[in-house]
Amino acid sequence: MKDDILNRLQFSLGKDADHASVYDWRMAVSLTVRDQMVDTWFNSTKEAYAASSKRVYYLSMEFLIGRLIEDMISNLQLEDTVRGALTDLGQDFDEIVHDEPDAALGNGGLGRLAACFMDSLATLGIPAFGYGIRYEHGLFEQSFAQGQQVERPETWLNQRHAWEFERPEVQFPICFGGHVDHHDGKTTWHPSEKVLATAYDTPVIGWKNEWGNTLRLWSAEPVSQFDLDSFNRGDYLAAGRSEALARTISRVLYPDDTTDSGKELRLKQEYFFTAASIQDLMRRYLQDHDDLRQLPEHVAIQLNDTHPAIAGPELVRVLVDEHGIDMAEAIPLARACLAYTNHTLLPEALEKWGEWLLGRILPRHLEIIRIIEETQQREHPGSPRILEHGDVRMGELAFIMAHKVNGVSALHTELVKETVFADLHRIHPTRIINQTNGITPRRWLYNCNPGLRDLITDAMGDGWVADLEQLTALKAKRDDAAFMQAFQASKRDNKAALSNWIGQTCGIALDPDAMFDVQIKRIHEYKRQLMNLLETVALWNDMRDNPDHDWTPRVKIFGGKAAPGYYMAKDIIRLINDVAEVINNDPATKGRLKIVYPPNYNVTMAERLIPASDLSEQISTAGKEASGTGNMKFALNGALTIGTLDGANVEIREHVGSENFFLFGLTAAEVMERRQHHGYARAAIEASPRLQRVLGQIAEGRFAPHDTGRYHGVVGMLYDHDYFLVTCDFDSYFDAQRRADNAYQNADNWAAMALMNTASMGWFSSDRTIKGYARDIWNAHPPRAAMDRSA
Ligand code: OX2
Repeated sequence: MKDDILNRLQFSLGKDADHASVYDWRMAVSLTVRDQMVDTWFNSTKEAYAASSKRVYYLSMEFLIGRLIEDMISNLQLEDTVRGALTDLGQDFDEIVHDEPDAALGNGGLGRLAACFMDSLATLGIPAFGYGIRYEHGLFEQSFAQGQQVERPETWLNQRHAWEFERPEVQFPICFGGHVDHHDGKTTWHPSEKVLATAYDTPVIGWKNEWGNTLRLWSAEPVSQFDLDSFNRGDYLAAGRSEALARTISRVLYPDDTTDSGKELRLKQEYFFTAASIQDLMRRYLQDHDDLRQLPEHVAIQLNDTHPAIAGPELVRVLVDEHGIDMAEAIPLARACLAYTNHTLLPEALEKWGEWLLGRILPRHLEIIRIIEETQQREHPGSPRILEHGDVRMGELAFIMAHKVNGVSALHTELVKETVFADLHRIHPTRIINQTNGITPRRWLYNCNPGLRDLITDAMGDGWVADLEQLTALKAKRDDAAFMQAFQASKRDNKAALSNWIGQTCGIALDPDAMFDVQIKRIHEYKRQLMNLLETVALWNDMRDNPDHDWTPRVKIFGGKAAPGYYMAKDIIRLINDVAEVINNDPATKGRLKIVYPPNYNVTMAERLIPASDLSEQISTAGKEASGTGNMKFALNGALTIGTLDGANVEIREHVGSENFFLFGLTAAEVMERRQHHGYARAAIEASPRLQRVLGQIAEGRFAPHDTGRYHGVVGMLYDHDYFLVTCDFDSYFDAQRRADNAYQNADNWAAMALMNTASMGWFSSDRTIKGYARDIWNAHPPRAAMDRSA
């Protein structure tokens, strides 16, 4: 390992050990580790070809992979080797790990789920490709100026990405615009614009280096670097213009996770990566098959939300226009390959494209969508329409072109059946199924929490890493005093380490014995960070009123970004920071209450915060959070949840036991019912003196003394259109928090509850989720297992 690293340093980085920077060392280590994956990767490809396996193609606009170095090293079981080699070379392993930029090619849960799924597909040995976009700039970097969010472009590709292989030979033309010709029964699309999609491959190696798949990200390039005519005419700027235009397609990730912006560039991004992926998988299929009617036996395409829903019409177009298959046959054939995952019920997140816009950019696809629509209406008269009020509705398109549609938690799937797709569900009653989300235990316990990982492994071996339900054996350790002491100590160590980091980065001193109460996720009204903050102010009031009470010391930690155009979310960020400023400087609550909001929350920060948390805030308005996956990460790492009956919280509570979960709030049915009552928010505020007082303080400028009107908008919203029922759930939430306070006072009992959480979370491994998709949707199998069976 030492020699390999030094070789890489010398021959790939052109540096000698005496002059190498941390970056040079990191690249040398990464390239060395990458070398060791290549055999497994090649062999897996060969095996999949030899077995003529069905392949899974996971199409996702986002892959929120974060840093990869630790995943790669641990999946290859090289931790000790690399650490030892670096120590011998006089280098610091941790410094090198922390030098890797966090690849933020996603907004939040949807993109992180895709990354966890890639890890599980490889661990399970299922042949798969992840297909997405190689954004030059991932999610913006966040900082705070006087408490307000400031966005700056993210630049992960300023340095070479250590893990990818550029594939200049894997390149496909992607066309836009123009018109369509129908001649003698033959259809020709004459596009007006063309760019190239170039592949960049990152190997994804599963646990213990048994199997490797590929994450293939597409980058947009101009068809020719220069328009030679313009160049020769001396118009050098014009000569580069089409180049710049082409590259904008993969330039930047759209930073809104739920608001549909309806932007032309976004539609182009969606078609760009979808069309490239379809061409790539067709090429692969046609290498050793000639009958396109067998396509569904070899190809499973999973659409991660509606972003790649144009895959339906695109696959039909390729089958009909390029391979001469009848339209009537092509539509069911495409459907047999396609499946669609719904991740949200929020109306503003359901994608719609103006018919006019879609027809201008993808004229042939609009024709095909009309044919799909007619076919659906003929076969199922009265079916909900794809084309309505001048819009193309991508949810309906995805549903109609998929053989399976899945929700991401039990509750969410039932709501999908009852609400957004109620009419389509009546027509296709077996199409909607549930696949509750999961998280990869490799990143979200093994790598991010070495203390707990070692404790578990010492107790029961490392079988749990690829078979997480083995953790149930930990339940027996509840009465093992030495184990429980070590369990508590590992949490305490994580909290001390986090306190150090927060001291350094935010300049705020924390007491590691206080309860660390954490809410980290995108800032959105439905996730109700505002309710958490109002409860914090109410607690502060109570602490000041009753200074002699035996208060449980609390640290409230917030993390998350707001979409740049989401003004209410940005006001909430500012309010959190303003409140923090006042409370953190109040001598009356010193040592009892602190608020910290480290800027630029990302995957790497989550890996730091989650293992150091005691209380996990999962407090969305019931019926709004499709699943949540952060909730799973916390519980697995021994935090207790305070939460509503929303998304996967419901199933988490069933698994960990209601006695180990702080439940509060209205149910989804009660939420819908309450909204029917006129003036429900005012009524709730009037019934709660505690809430009234807090809102009064905010409204009169207690937290913005030089700009007392700053939060009139926020408070006014709560009085007049509190759509997410912050006011109605406030008292119940406050009570649940006090139950948590009391429970925390008994450290042994708290630890026992925390252990029950860790021990009960095995079912939430994304390995279980992927097995469900493979069985119920894809009918895909690991070729290795098939060979083992026949041997
Ligand atoms: C998210 C959902 O909001 C979240 O509840 C879920 O856990 C995650 O997807 C993964 O399924 N954008 N992000 C989501 O949905 C959309 C759209």
